[in-house]
Amino acid sequence: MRASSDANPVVDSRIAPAVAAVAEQGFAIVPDAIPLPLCRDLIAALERVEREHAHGFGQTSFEGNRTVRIYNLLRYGVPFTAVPAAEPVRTIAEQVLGEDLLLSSLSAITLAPGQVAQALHSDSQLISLRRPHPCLMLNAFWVLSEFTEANGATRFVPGSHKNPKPPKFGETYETVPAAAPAGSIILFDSQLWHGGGANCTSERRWAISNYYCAGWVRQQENPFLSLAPEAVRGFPPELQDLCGYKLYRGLYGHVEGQDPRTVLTGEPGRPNVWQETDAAQ
Ligand SMILES: O=C(O)CCC(=O)C(=O)O
Repeated sequence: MRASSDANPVVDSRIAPAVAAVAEQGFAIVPDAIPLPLCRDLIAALERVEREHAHGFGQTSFEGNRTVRIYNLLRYGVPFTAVPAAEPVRTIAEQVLGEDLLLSSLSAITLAPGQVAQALHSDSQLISLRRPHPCLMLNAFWVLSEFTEANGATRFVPGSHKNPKPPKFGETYETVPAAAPAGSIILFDSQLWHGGGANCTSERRWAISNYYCAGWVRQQENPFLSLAPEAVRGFPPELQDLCGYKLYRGLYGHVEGQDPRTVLTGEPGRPNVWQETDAAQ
């Protein structure tokens, strides 16, 4: 586990129960994980980005015909760059996925009034591994405005991450809403059966999907093409690492034998496997 600048007993006491809950029921809700002023800043930034870039509703029922999805949020800089490495969630994710974890994607999912419930699915149903498998991808939903059953809180089938199959498309299953106050983070194993709820209120439901994967899993978004290298150079090192500007086990992700950080920043990289082997001879 990395040293956390927030390493105080209150924060640390949330980590082990959250890791255990993800393993046992497939999800965990961590309240008071995001300062409320940051929630407000993120909503204001999403409103601005949506307006300036003319982001509209999704084009498919899966994306949501009354849902605004904004992909690749790191492209828009601050305050979104504060999300992926924030504690205590980053440490929880590291304990579930391993310390080499990566950011798989960072996107906004804003449910407008009238959005109907999304089909239940499992985020790892495209992965051709026999289920259940160890958790390889973990979503950390940043709850920016309160999640209620009425405004479309994500719905879960508790324990379904242990099911050998994903849900059947269009079938009805018993679900529970992940009701949570603003400032909470909802973590769930990508194998868990889940879906966005229906927004039956007159307010929007604001959330950011901060999705991590194990260090050897392919990321859902491609940060090497979707983020300009000059922008990534300005990111804090831990965020560069999460984007994939690091080697996995000293080898995977190299650029002609070099650490991608060296290529990105010109700074010397960490030794790779070959250098360690050379040093041992
Ligand atoms: O918006 C939600 O609550 C869930 C969205 C979701 O699961 C997805 O799009 O994969």
